[in-house]
Amino acid sequence: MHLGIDSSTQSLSGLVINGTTGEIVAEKSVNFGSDLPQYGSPQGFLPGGIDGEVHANPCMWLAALDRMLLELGKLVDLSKISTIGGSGQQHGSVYLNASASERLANLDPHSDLVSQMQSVWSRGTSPIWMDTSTGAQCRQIAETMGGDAEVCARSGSTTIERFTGPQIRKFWQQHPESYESTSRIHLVSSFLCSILAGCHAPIDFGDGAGMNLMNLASRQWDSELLEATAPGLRMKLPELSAAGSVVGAVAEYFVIKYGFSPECRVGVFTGDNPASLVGMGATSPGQVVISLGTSDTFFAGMTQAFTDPRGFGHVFGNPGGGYMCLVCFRNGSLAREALRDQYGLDWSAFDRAALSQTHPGNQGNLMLPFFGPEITPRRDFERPVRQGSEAFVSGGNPDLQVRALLEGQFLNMKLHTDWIGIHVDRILLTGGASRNDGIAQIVADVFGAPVERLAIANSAALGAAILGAVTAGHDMNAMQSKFCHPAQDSRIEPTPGISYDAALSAYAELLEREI
Ligand code: XUL
Repeated sequence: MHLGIDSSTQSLSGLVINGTTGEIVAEKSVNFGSDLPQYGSPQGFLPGGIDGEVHANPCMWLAALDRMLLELGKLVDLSKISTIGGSGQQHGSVYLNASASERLANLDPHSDLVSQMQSVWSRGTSPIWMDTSTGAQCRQIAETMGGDAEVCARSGSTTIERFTGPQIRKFWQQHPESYESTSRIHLVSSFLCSILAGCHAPIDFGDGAGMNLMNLASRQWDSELLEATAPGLRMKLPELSAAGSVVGAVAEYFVIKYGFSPECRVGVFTGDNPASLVGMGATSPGQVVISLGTSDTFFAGMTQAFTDPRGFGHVFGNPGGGYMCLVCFRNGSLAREALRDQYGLDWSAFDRAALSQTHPGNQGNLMLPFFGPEITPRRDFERPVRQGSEAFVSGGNPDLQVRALLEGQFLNMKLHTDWIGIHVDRILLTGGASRNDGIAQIVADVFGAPVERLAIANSAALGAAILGAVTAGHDMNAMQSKFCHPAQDSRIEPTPGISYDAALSAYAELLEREI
């Protein structure tokens, strides 16, 4: 059996699979807000950060790991787990002093993780992916490197506020002594992997690419990017390695405390998005994952590492080999909910509007679907922009408004993912709004490809468990065909004879005019 651990923004989950029978054996999730209220982080981070700062307490992740394993051990015999794989929310970083190596190697099973790690932090809190406080550092790094195009060509992304490099630079500038006393900087993924393995674990090529520090082509730390970020950084970073490669045996702490076998091996962890790509069965190019959450994300496997010429998209290492792209859209459910509330609708009205009350192309009524600032494209929108009939532009006809919003969201997505240049064979739709057939139909029509929804909700934890199976020597594709099945009757075909080419051009023109 293989255990996958995913530490996401709001919870830490464990999922156990049997690689031979194709069975999901057990699942346990610890919610940071409701299960660990003592950390004062109802949504997984410390509230009240100023100037865009969003930090979390790394002790909370440790407490959640102890709690999850305790609970999981009641559901499944942990001595039967042969390998552990894992993933973590991307970009977040953990700062440890020189005593950490010794501490990791000697964790006492008669105590807990939080109290034993108390003296190892060189920075008490961890900036996470929601942090937008490093605009100045992004500009400085880009300038030193000769421009953002150069940073993007090397690292797969332009300098991005939430990425780890700019966060490290800010720490060095604001707290030089604490930076100096930091001997190792981990990502959330490599930190938890280090705890489980009892030694400093590597960062994988998937999560490592979300730092603005790794050279995509060589898969090594890029010495010029390191230098442009902070002094002496190379010495503070772990090695880079492939997700799922063996780090070592599980630490004795977990053997004695939770009954893991001393033979159990820990594999290199990855980021939650690369793990989701694995868990959705979408590592091979041609399959696209669209995740409809608070923000929407689009990610897909790529064979080559070309980067987004407009600088909105990111390229990461793909745990299945090669590369993957990821593009985030801030106005996802935020915008869908804003329109729903504005017109006093419910989600079934979205279904009706999209499936029976309106038609593809929306009779030329178009919307730039942004209710607040957007990152793809980057612009501080305040409200949507409408173009079309007088009644529509003045805000009338809720059905037309719903279709315009949804078509606008997916036209915007199509427009900003065309640089990937792949033929889309299949779209895997996930996240809260993916259950809505009306939304799924519009996705199928705009992209001209069938849409499927998977049976399992937690694709990152499943991906982590599949990576665990890979650590044990299983073939990733074989594991994906065993575990990544579409839910029954979930497939939606594109409507025959529909083309969105003209709508896409009209959308691009409207956007060009407004930006
Ligand atoms: C991706 C990103 C988020 C985090 C949290 O770039 O910032 O998706 O991985 O899940």
